[in-house]
Amino acid sequence: MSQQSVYSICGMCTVRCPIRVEVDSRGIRSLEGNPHFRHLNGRICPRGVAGKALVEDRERPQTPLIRQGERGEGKWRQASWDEALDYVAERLSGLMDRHGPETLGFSDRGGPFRDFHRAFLRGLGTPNYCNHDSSCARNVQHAHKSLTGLGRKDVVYDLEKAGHVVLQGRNLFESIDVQEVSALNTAMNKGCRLTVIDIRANVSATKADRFFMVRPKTDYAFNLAVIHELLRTGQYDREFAKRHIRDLDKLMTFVEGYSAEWAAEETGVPARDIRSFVSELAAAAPSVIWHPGWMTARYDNSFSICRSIYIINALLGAYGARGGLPLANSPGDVGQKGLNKFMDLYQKPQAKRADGVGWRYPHFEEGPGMAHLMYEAMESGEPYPVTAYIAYRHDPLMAYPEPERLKEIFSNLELLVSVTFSWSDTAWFSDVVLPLSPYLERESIIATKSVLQPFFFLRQRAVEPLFDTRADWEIISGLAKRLNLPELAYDSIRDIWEYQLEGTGVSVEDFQETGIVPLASREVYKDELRFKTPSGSIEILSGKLEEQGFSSLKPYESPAKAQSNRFRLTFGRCALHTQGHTVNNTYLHERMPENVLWINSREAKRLGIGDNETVQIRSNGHSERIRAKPTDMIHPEAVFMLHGFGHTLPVETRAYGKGAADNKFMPGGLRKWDPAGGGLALQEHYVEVSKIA
Ligand SMILES: Nc1nc2c(c(=O)[nH]1)N[C@H]1C(S)=C(S)[C@@H](COP(=O)(O)OP(=O)(O)OC[C@H]3O[C@@H](n4cnc5c(=O)[nH]c(N)nc54)[C@H](O)[C@@H]3O)O[C@H]1N2
Ligand SMILES: Nc1nc2c(c(=O)[nH]1)N[C@H]1C(S)=C(S)[C@@H](COP(=O)(O)OP(=O)(O)OC[C@H]3O[C@@H](n4cnc5c(=O)[nH]c(N)nc54)[C@H](O)[C@@H]3O)O[C@H]1N2
Ligand code: SF4
Ligand SMILES: [Mo]
Repeated sequence: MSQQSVYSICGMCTVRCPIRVEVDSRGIRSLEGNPHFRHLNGRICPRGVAGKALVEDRERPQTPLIRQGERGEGKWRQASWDEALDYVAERLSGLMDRHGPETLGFSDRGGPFRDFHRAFLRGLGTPNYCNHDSSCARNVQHAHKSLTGLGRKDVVYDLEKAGHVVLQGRNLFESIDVQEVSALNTAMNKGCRLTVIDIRANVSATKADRFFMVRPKTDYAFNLAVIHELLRTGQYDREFAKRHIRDLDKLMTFVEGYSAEWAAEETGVPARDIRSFVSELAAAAPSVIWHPGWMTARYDNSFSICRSIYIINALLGAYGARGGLPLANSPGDVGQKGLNKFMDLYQKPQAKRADGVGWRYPHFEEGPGMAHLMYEAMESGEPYPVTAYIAYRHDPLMAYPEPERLKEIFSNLELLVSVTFSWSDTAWFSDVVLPLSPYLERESIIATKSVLQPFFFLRQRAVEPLFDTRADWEIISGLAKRLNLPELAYDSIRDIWEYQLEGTGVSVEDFQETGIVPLASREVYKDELRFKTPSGSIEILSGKLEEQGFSSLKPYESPAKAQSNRFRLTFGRCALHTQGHTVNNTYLHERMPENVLWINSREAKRLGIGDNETVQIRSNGHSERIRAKPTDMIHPEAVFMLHGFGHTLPVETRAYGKGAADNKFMPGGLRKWDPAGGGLALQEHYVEVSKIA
């Protein structure tokens, strides 16, 4: 039986590692990281390996489905693709005729494969594209923009060459990007130091040289003390500060009262430890990376925490440095032409955004909007009615708080469509499910990775779809044909790729050999640092923030103590699952079928809770059961659980009823968000934990 190698892109999470798939006539034989991609060198994570189980999973939507019963009742009629696409297109045109094209809202999960569907939205004339990011990285993105004018991905974490890496609320060894994990391992083998600041000892902490367990929500105090110490002792990079930082004097005055002794009271970390840590960090500068965080939708001061992190990186001179935060290169930066964009085929829609971004909230970046504020607009009908919604690789009923309230909001929609390869609460609540082929069964448009050595990458189909599912481009083209957008009506992915590549000097064949096409012969470090603020410097005081009435240097507020028997609910990831959408995967489910509740041993003892005992967690009338994991390795004020469990859909027989869902314990959560950074404050919630009587 002849075996063939197919270069493709993993789709088990949003990192999208280049992979090599071995296939023969029986299907997928093996999956590995693309061996030609130096940063992976064949490596892949456990979820990546589980791609085969995803393909073979019979518990995923297998044909287009149109709702028969009430929303959420689970009564479906199987439909052909023509029927389902006709249905969506007809309903959509009717609504757009009646209310204007802006009546269509859309959300996805961000990432590099968006150009085609964002062009589709532009072509239709709606500005209401949102991604998931108000529940993920908006605070860190806006923090970086406010200080430097750059997006968070305009700088690279040069982990491989770093001398000291600080992870604060960033669990790099479990919340995985394979390339980052291998780069940090390489650096640590060469002597790089690792400091972890967390509310619990996660896997990253077990590998750290220093681990600081801080009181939850006191990171800002810790960081202000670090800034204070750097400035007080003159251990900051004076040369860098003189050239690139504006209003340093204002920062100096601001941090005067925030000494290490003061922070010790707040955080629980002794002042002498903060001091010696700062000296160690300064000694490794500028090859230091204080990771600004990934999932930063946690607190109503997360935006200020992110800003303080970037300020520390700047004070250490890490911007532009090897082993620090060098600038990323776009194709243009290395003298190459970028891909042709489908979005450029259409004008930007005229209507203002339903979520208020760009007009009510001028300090937020327009592109990805704010999904939670779009839901608010759906509810209020202001500034205009949003009556149709396409959730495209997005499950807001699990990824946002208050699912019951969201269901009420979605109940008023005239049309709710889900495009997904697995069941999700949102798909189950939809009018139409358009089943996507899993990544190993579909192609994607070509994408660009702007890093030190930028490259184009391409996802090829490794095997043909097992069921009646389609690729993204087939679904969007199918709708484009029916909605009078001939520019997007393609019958072949090759034509799409050729359109994207025209004039770049790269051909589709160039991807055959190794799967990726590098645009420079080596990693390129830019000599010149240019920030995109009005002054061209890192601006400690941001005009945009101040104009909106926000303080660039927000005074610290000590978090209130929880009432007795109540704990702050914290959450995160593990290496074996991606959010909620792998919990039903046979391979991964077998290895981790449910989540457990981390609770400090002393607190557990006080409540009479034993190891592995099933307990009840309760908040605002909602309660669920979960097994307890008493441990000294978590701060006594918090409990922790993995996100993504507690599935309730009968179609997912493996995941059904196992563990608990964190997002159901966040009453009023859709209205709790940081008005300066825009991110939701998902950890401003408390739960009661008790023995089951
Ligand atoms: N309470 C709480 N809320 C959270 C979090 C938390 O930890 N706790 N985490 C937050 C974070 S960091 C994030 S990023 C969000 C994630 O939120 P989501 O993006 O909603 O989560 P996912 O489970 O990754 O993906 C949602 C759905 O998209 C489908 N899907 C996955 N990949 C693809 C694809 O390539 N194409 C298409 N069309 N569909 C796909 C899956 O079937 C899944 O049902 O949740 C956020 N919300
Ligand atoms: N395996 C795997 N990898 C993933 C994902 C996945 O689902 N699975 N998801 C991807 C996505 S979408 C994202 S956004 C990233 C998330 O990547 P990370 O942000 O690194 O991951 P999390 O596990 O959400 O949270 C990191 C840590 O924050 C800690 N923490 C909670 N509260 C506080 C606090 O007040 N202070 C401090 N200092 N720490 C605190 C938690 O204990 C946890 O260890 O991971 C990505 N990678
Ligand atoms: S980190 Fe793992 S799951 Fe995510 S893309 Fe890479 S191999 Fe796939
Ligand atoms: Mo995320």
